[in-house]
Amino acid sequence: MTQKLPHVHVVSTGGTIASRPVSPTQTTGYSQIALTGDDLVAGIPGIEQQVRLSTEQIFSVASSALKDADLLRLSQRVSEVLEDPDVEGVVVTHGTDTMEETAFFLNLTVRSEKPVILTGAMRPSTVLSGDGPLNLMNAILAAADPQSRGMGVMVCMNDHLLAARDVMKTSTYKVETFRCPEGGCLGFVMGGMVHYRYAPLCPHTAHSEFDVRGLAELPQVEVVYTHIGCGTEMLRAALKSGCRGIVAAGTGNGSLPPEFCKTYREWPGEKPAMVRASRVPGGFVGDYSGKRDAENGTVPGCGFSPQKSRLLLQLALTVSSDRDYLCGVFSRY
Ligand code: DAS
Repeated sequence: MTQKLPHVHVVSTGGTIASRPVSPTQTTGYSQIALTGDDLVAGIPGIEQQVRLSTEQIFSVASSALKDADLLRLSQRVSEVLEDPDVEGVVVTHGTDTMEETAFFLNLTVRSEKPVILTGAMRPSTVLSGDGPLNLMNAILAAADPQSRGMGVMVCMNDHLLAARDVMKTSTYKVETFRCPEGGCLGFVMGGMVHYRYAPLCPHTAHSEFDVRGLAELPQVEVVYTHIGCGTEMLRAALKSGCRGIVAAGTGNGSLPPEFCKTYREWPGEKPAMVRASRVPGGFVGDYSGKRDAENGTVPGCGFSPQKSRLLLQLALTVSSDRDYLCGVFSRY
């Protein structure tokens, strides 16, 4: 009896992998999102001998255009697809610019042990050395592989399998742009074989406490960047905006200018929660004085980037705005 091939569902959202430049040497400046999920899988010779594929086009956008409502819709759709016992895993094709955010959001919200793998391309698929077709093939093979179950959401780019929690785009042009500065490269795909070396420990997917099924919107959370000479205008604008949370992108160990802390501390009335993250791409943000965050009412960001802190805070605020709860979420996830 012949063995049934694993079924992987490909959800396409747009991005460079789906663009069609005017010439084989145009690696920048293309804008058209022209290729569908069907076109992308048709570009992988022989894949149908290894995997049964189905596709759907949920969005056709550059990833910088995605909104919170799109994240919710994507997460709900991926969870729904994975409920089908015939589906082994899902691949999401996505622009690279915000891939780490979508991957992290899905990692915190998709209720399944089955693999969810995001992939994309730094170069359009039809230019010289386009990286899209191999990235997509590797992502599909990883999503079809039983070893990928329970590994959480991953990004598969440039042969690496990177944990959604830690992955970060680190270069605007290199094909090896996705990295995990503090660990999180779980494995790799080589010669069509999937190899894992590490597994994530922090809660994700089926073990996450966040439930977005039936949720129509996320709490508004703003990011305020700090720097030498930083005033309090942007912070005040955020405080007045009616948002439920603010992520301060601090310096070093999430350090914030004194005036900034004072403005937040003394802001009259009910104020949004504030997470203290860092502009630095690696490391950990903790309160080593043991009292600074308690005095200011801030939550230490524990090493998440400002953009990932924003998503985690949004999800945490769907449960509670209690500061102790928020501190616990940031240290656990
Ligand atoms: N910079 C593009 C990409 O690498 C566009 C995007 O993120 O959609 O996919």
